[in-house]
Amino acid sequence: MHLGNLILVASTAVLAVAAPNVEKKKRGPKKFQWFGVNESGAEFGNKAIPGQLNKDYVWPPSSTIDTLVNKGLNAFRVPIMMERIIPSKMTGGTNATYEQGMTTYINYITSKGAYAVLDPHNFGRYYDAVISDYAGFQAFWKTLATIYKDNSKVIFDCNNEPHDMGSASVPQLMQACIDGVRSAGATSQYIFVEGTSWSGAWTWVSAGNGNLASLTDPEDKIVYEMHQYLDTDGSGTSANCVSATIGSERLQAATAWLKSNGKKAILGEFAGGANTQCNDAVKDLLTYMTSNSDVWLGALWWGGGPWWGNYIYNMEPPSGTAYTSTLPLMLQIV
Ligand SMILES: *[C@@H]1O[C@H](CO)[C@@H](O)[C@H](O)[C@H]1NC(C)=O
Ligand SMILES: CC(=O)N[C@H]1CO[C@H](CO)[C@@H](O)[C@@H]1O
Repeated sequence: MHLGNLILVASTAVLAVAAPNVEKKKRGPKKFQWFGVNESGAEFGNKAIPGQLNKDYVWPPSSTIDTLVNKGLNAFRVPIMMERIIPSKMTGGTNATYEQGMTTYINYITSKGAYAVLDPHNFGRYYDAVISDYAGFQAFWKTLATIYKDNSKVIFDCNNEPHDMGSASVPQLMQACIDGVRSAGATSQYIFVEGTSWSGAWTWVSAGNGNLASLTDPEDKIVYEMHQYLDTDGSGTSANCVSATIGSERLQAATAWLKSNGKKAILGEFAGGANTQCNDAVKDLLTYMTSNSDVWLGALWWGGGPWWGNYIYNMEPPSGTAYTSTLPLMLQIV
């Protein structure tokens, strides 16, 4: 998503007391390879760099991972801030405090058998400047991937939602990420690549992301990550959905592109409000995706995390509106 006002949520940290978890049965998604949630917090406070832990940003609670894994979710996208993990310049070293929090959280997720999607949530920018130093970006990824090179349950998500930088530069950015990851010796992991125009599925082809088909990976583990919201402007800022079938409609052109190019994808962000029309739209979206599971490998809801408060898409247990109303419907489909 690209229109959120983080200041609103970041100031109201709430200590949630997790309900005792009585559910014992574990299962992964049946039709998808991955189904899960974005777990926000470590990218919050975008005016505060480096920022202070638990004031400007937070690592989400491990109890949420337990709860959601027990419900059958198996993938958690973890947005981080590039400037916090590698602060001086992209070719520089890591900040030990942020790295330690990140690694504790990432390792917790993967120790539960789930996948952790490491997502520099930077919109193709570093310190607000569009990244055009591809060698620097490759070095950034080599440093980051080195930390997790032996953990095959970590997925590297090159960069969140590039936009307004011209579609021509995005393949270079994504290829630099792939090359950086592999040069770290991280050879077992999937790599998620995103496209311009906020990686929107509905604009994937029209915005010019077709040029990403030529990306190469010696390990052949590239997955195209697209995002799709169901409100009028597709920005994920309204609790209303356009119609009960808007999801499948918005995915059609991208699905055709994936099939004709022999590529696989994940819907790395999606959401709809907690109301009847959106519930129907979310079911339609997931049903369409599972019936095209030759190209759609999974979906990740936006968003979870401890600081969302009464956010319209809040997936945080025990009382987030999406957790109570939308998740049970989705679990019947995936
Ligand atoms: C590292 O980041 C933390 C916040 O995560 C910050 O408090 C600290 O000042 C940073 N350290 C350096 C050396 O920049
Ligand atoms: C909330 C939203 O609309 N978009 C944002 C999603 O949240 C992350 C931070 O958690 C932002 O970076 C996105 O812009």
